[in-house]
Amino acid sequence: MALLPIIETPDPLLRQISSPVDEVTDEIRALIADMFETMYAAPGIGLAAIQVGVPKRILVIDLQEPEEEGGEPVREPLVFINPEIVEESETVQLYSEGCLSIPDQYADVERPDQVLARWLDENGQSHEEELDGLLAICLQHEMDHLEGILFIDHLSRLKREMVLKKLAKQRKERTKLAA
Ligand code: K1U
Ligand code: ZN
Repeated sequence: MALLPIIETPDPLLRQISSPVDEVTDEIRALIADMFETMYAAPGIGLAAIQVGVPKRILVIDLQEPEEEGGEPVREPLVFINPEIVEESETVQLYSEGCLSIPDQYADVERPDQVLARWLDENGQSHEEELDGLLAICLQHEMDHLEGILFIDHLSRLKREMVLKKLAKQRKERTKLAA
């Protein structure tokens, strides 16, 4: 397994549309293992292949929610290959989203709160399930990456510029500290 570098905005690769996976091979499974290692190390709760420079329709998600208050997070790794949203609710939920490609910046994004999704798993098995809560949010965020969309694209121009300004400031401070 390997830790992969995560691409950050404004890298144009993040705007690329990812291609479907034709066959779930051992090479794809090795990439998925590397994506999980990279996501857990970041740490994050999701990762799209394009964020590690691979324009394929592959996502990994693990919400790592504690089993009980104060307990150790229980790992529940989920793999989504060629995911599709079949139906979405008209009702929406607001969640303060982050993105490993826009480090340490968070902003409220509104998305449908329930989705009927279809996807393949790492064994090429097909699934169709209704998802809600944080899993629905995270899946929609990661599926946006497959279309070259970032969560900041859902914000007003003013809010987006504020996030990008804060990111630039943070990068400047980190460069200064490293010098
Ligand atoms: O970059 C990504 O796509 C991953 C992103 C996923 C996401 C977060 C919040 C809402 C929607 C999608 C992240 O994981 S950002 C980091 C984060 O949220 C987190 C990190 C550690 C513990 C818990 C959350
Ligand atoms: Zn993201």
